[in-house]
Parts: sequence; C-alpha cells; structure tokens
Amino acid sequence: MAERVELQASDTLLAIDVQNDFCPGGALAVPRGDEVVPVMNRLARRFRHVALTQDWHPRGHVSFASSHPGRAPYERIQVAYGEQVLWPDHCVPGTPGAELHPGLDTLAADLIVRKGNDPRIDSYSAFYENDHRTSTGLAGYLRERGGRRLFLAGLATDFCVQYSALDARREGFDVFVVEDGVRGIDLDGSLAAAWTRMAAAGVRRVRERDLEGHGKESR
Ligand code: VGL
Ligand code: ZN
Repeated sequence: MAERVELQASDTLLAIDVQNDFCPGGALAVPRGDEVVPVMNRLARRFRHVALTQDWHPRGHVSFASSHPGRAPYERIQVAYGEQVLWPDHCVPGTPGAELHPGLDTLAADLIVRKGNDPRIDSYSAFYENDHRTSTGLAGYLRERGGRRLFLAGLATDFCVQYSALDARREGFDVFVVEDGVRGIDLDGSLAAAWTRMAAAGVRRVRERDLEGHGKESR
C-alpha cells in the first residue's frame, strides 16, 4: 500500500552517486541509471536540505578488479573486512566518470560527501565505509542540523542506496527510499534481496507521487 508522506522543512534529500560512471556509457553503468536525474531534480526543488554523495576511488583501489592480478570484474574476493565484489575501475578522481551527471541540478545542495577515498577500503554507504567502523561524518552532520527524516534516491539501489539506507536506520534516522528515483545493478538477485533487507530494517518505500507538499514552504 502506498503511503502518503507530507514533506517537512527539516527533511533531507540524500542523492546517492548520480555520477557518469553509473550511467549508460560509464564504466559501471547501471541499466537506465540516467533516468534518476529528472526525478532527482524535481525532488531537489522540494527540499530545504539536499546532500549529494560521490563514489570516489583512487587508482589501485581495493574494489577494482584491475588491482588484483588474474581477477575479473564481478568476481568476489576476501579482504580484511570481509567479502568484496570486484568492479571495473570507476569514479577515479579527475576522470569524467567521477563527475556528477551533467544534467543533475546540484546548485541546491548543501553538502557533497565523497566516500571510498581510502585505497584499502570500499565504501558503499554514505555513512560508514565497508569495514562498518570508519565514519564519513555524515550522521554527525545531519544530527547537528536537527532533522531526523532522510529521503534517498540515486544509484545503485542494491549497493550504495541499500547500504546507505541500512546505516541511516542504524543511526536512528527515519528513512524513505524513493523507488522511481533509484535504479539497480542486480548481480545474482541482489536487487530483490536489497528491497527485502531494507523493508526488514524499517526503511519505507515511497514513490515521488506519494510525497506531498513542499519542505521549502513549511518554514
Ligand atoms: C556502487 C558498486 C561500486 C554504487 C559504487 O554506487 O552503488 N556500486 N561502487
Ligand atoms: Zn565504488
């Protein structure tokens, strides 16, 4: 059942990894990933607070298959903090793939969080790197600003959106994922598993049209 949600001035829109490498033509293209851009732009106009994330990996990053001789993208290996999926090189600072999608309206954003900048640790989540211990500081930033509701959209549903949503719940936020504002990679059923795990954690699944009102006007 769709629920209707009235937007409030203290709500934050968290736009996850809307970067060229995750869009068609990019190094780690999410099918139809670019379709989140117009949704995100419409959403951004309705929130007082917008934070963006960028996946940001130095060359030789542990998550790159190219860093592990003999390994291919989408294989899994064991690293210090557990299992790691190996990816094509992506979101390397200074490359066009790391840039936010050129159609994304970033002017309203208060903050850009970059994650995965440690060559030894991957970071799907906007809050914690994949060792689940190293914080990006985002939870503290959001708490200091006061709101407790986060609305997530972006790429990819089953990786960075999912990990961010689950960590946000652990940090005590009320979390909504805007389903028409996300697209998934779907590696071995990971997309359905992600929705199941998010629901079990109390993440609420909404559509753009279920959101009512305008956080910007309810000052
Ligand atoms: C992502 C795989 C590797 C994502 C980032 O943004 O979902 N997925 N790095
Ligand atoms: Zn990455």
